[in-house]
Amino acid sequence: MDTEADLFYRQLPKVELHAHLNGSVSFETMETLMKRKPHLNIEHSMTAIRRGQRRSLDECFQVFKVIHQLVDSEEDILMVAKAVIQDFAADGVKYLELRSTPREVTETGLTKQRYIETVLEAIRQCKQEEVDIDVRFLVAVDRRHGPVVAMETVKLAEDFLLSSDGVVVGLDLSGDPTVGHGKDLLSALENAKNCGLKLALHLSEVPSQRDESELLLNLPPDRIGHGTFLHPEVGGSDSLVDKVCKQNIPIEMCLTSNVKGQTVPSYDKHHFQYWYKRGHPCVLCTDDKGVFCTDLSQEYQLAASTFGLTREAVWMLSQQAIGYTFAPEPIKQRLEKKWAELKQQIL
Ligand code: 6MZ
Repeated sequence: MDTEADLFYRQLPKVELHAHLNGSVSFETMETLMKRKPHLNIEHSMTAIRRGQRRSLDECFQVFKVIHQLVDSEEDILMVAKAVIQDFAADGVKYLELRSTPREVTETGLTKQRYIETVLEAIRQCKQEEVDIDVRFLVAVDRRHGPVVAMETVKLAEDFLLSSDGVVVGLDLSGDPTVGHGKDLLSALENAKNCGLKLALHLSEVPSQRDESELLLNLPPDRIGHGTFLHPEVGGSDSLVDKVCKQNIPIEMCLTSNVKGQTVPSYDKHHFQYWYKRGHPCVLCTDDKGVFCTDLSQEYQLAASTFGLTREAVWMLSQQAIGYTFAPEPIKQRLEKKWAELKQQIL
């Protein structure tokens, strides 16, 4: 049974801004997918990193390859996206920005266009079924695929920005940070920005990305994913910190993901501490709740216990995240109202 402390974090209304669709698939949904495709011989140990386990970042990226084998048709995507949205809602997330890399799969007839349309259909169905969560979508560019694909993806994202009734709000840059260089993707990212897509970029997830971050921070991005190695203590630089601070760019922080993926040695060494102490905009996120076996309530609880945050501070953290969303102003106001109403009951 939940303790009183657990209950507080579950009831806390939350904003999730960094969630990769295929990394967020729950154990139960995985089970269904594995039963659908028994010939693949995929087991849970290949799709999730359990409590106490750690992997290298490279091994984490192998996990996504396995999951992609399991999720390769419109039918799979619809099921997975609906289930992920419902999971987040059940965890008390009131606003979610989901991100995913559109894929084409010849064998199942899946195209990138249909991929996005199917995710949007899942969002529409959840809304129709009155799931208590507002969901927006970021189209993801996988850096591994290079500049040509990045440009095509931006074009696709631009089309949906215009046609999705405000559901597609931005572009994510993600994928294995040890592959490729951001300079090759700069033109695509500039195009995205110029057409009104908000930019959420994975930056300095590994130490070797310093020059790339210098360059991409000039865009500037609207939010930073991870930013683990931006500050000088871990091999970043004052110039990077200055750019982030001067432009007040919110950072999406994923504690469990970074510890399990071993880019951060332990929870108490997480860079959340560095940025939070400076009063910089930080938002707690899950990254890949399925792969890393976590949820957003746990992430808040972990941050609170590791860094000694009071409940009032935890509340502020979740409320301030509303300001870092890519939602239009009236939606932000609606969320603020919801938080104000719930505060009486929960805090
Ligand atoms: C960078 C990550 C990531 O797009 O198929 N992804 N990229 N760093 C991370 N830290 C662990 N976690 C996930 O979801 C899976 C994809 O999201 C990106 C990778 O490109 C991965 O293939 P989608 O829904």
